[in-house]
Amino acid sequence: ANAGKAHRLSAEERDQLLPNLRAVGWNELEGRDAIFKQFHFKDFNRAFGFMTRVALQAEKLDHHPEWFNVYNKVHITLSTHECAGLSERDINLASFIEQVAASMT
Ligand code: H2B
Repeated sequence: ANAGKAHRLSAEERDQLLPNLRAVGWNELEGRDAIFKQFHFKDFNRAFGFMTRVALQAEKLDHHPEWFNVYNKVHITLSTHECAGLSERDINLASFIEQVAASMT
């Protein structure tokens, strides 16, 4: 799934790729090259259903979220260990996560 080595996104790539994600609530962390978003669902069932679908895709992509769940809240951080920062893999996973979240609300 992860053909090739991950590289940290360049300033130009960020300018191109991040605005769409920023518009739907993803933000760059301070002090760490990663993106973060908080999701709120109607209840735990929706939150865990969301996490289940994201988990299966993450396994397929061999790219996994750092996340935290309490009841209906899911906080997600995406970053790439291999390049110690934000890569295209994070952008792709964030896009998939958005599609799943849109179908859960
Ligand atoms: N997930 C994330 N978010 N970043 C990585 O760099 C990463 C991963 N690396 N999942 C993968 C697994 C790596 O550890 C395995 C060995 O392919």
